[in-house]
Amino acid sequence: MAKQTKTIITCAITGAIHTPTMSDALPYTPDDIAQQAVEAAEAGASILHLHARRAHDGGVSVNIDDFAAFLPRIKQATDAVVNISTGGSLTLSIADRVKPATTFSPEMCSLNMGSMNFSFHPLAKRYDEWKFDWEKDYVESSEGNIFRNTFRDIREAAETLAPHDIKFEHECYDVGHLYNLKFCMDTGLFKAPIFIQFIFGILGGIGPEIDNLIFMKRTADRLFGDNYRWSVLGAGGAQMGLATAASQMGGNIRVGLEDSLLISRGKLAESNAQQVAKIRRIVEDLGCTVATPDEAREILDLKGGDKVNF
Ligand code: KMH
Ligand code: ZN
Repeated sequence: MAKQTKTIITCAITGAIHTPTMSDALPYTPDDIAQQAVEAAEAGASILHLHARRAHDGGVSVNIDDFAAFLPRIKQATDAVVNISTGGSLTLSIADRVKPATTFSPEMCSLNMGSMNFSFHPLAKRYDEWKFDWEKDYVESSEGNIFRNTFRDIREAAETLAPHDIKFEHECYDVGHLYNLKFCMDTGLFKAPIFIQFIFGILGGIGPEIDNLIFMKRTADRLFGDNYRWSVLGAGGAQMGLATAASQMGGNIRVGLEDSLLISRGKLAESNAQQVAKIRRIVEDLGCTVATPDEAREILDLKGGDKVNF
């Protein structure tokens, strides 16, 4: 594949893993999600990957109203590409999870490419007190999570979303997910260029080692040739190192408090924008040029910010 000349930074603003106790910086009210998203875009993120949260206690949400409370504000204040998660709950059905994307018809949405254990229960041991009642049980019970994304789920999500011309961020947590994606692509579900997010360091997925990044990339090259674009997300302390490595391999990168609460070893980030600014500084120092939102639209062949429904 020809080396991409611009580096797309995605920022994943709040997610569904971390809870308010874990960091005061984690946004969960619509005001804070909107403000941090706008600031992340100003810092250099051209794609904003968004989940919703309950405004009163930070619980994860796939409710339309919770998205409606921040999406228009983000659109008004930035030109960044909006990417809505369809993985916003680790326990709800795919039908519930795709509703925000079918309702708001963003330029992009996530699509998780396989069923898996998906756990963050070891985090529970770090906290004696919790800000909200739901948090402890939510984190501990992830030990029993099966994040369900069967072939039928994937097909139904793709078919439901097809009329919206949304580009998927294909979330691949392990090498088998690339083969799942290849199978689905061969059945005609997805249009090239597909966009793969290689994910490292989720408990239940492949570990955050550079060897694994090279292995995933080489496998994707073999399976998809010129028909794919790619990005890397390292969970927790692996975030900045793997993003830096990906940038040097010609890939795109994802940061944000969804994936890591840290700005450096043992130190909490103050905001999403702080992580974006840091990775931008690193990759620019190393010779990369960060893509604008319109350049990201061109690289990923997106439908355009005027064709969304919010
Ligand atoms: N939380 C990330 C590891 C989704 O939103 O669909 C993966 C993710 C999934 O972003
Ligand atoms: Zn997400």
